[in-house]
Amino acid sequence: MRRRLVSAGLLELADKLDSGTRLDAADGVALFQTPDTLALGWLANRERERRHGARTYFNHNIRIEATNVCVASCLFCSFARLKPGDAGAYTLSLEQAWDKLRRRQHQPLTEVHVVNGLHPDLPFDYYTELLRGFKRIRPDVHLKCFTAVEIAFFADLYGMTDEQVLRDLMAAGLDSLPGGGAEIFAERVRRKIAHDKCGTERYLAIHRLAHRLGLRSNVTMLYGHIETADERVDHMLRVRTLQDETRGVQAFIPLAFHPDHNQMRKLPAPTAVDTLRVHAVARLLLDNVPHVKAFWIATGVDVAQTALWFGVDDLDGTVQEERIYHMAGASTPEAMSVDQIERLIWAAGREPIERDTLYNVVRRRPRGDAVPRVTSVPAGHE
Ligand code: V47
Repeated sequence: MRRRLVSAGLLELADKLDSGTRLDAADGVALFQTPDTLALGWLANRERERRHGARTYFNHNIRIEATNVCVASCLFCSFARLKPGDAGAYTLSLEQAWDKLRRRQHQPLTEVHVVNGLHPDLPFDYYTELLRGFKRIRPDVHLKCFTAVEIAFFADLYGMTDEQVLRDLMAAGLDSLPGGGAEIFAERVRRKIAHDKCGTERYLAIHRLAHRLGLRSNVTMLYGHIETADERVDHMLRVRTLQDETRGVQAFIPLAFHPDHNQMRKLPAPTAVDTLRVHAVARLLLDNVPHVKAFWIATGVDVAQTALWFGVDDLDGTVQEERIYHMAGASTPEAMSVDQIERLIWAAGREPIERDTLYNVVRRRPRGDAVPRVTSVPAGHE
């Protein structure tokens, strides 16, 4: 492997990783520049296995998008409708939203993940009642709801501080923040693709605040559009800096851009190789973030499965009723069963572990047939 790392231009970087020296921005860019995707994957896989062995996490969750009415005009978005009444605009009544959970009473769900548009007319009570109703129906379920962008929007719309918004939502049942809305932190790109929503500093400040209040969160990165390698690295390093401070980020989730039906539709979607590389670089740069997630809805199931050898240790979950990606042309299924997810993880030579949102183990099921669990060569024996 040493010879391979030399020809990939990655030997020095591998030595840094071995000696526990932190990678810097130039290393991150070098990782994106190496032509040798497999050498990059090998390094990322080594870090993944150091942390998690063959263990691969997923959860039994449901996605609820209560409204797609959104005052923001992000160029990449195919989901949002500017005003109530616009073609395709919808806002669920509280009963309709609760019903989505009620109808799944029989499912051993552990998480409800809510992401909405930025609706200009709903009262704040709509959101607190939404959470209270979910908890009434399933007191045990974890509510991972509202991106930092939504929190900032609520604060501005209802004349509250970010902290008040978070505290009120927590009192109503909020358990953690999802990672959406991060897009790309670099000002050049954010100004172009997401100019009229919460900026980078506020996004990070809201995560910092949430961590201080005892919540965990995820952070995403939308890639494969107009961002450069430097800007991807910059994004990841800002997450690493936040995490040095708070330790509240559970998972980093690169999100592959889907170009259908939005204002950036002329751009091609990122390739499978690019997707594998982004996840691998994230694993290597984000030395303080426990999990790197491949959101299979966005990457495609086959690429998510392959990514389990490129630094990824988490596949999100069953999802169910996802809209944001399917309105942007995703051809993935809208849901997978626990059995399907477990089967695809085993088929990749990894060990599936059903987790809850906070990564407590819910279920570990031994494999029925004879294919062995695989880890690659242990660190230090290569
Ligand atoms: O913020 C919107 C992205 C995000 C498109 O925290 C698009 O566990 C690609 O954040 N192409 C919402 N991406 C989804 C999200 C998420 C997903 C999975 C897990 C978690 C988690 C969070 O979806 C948005 C935006 O970045 N998005 N439109 C599009 N056309």
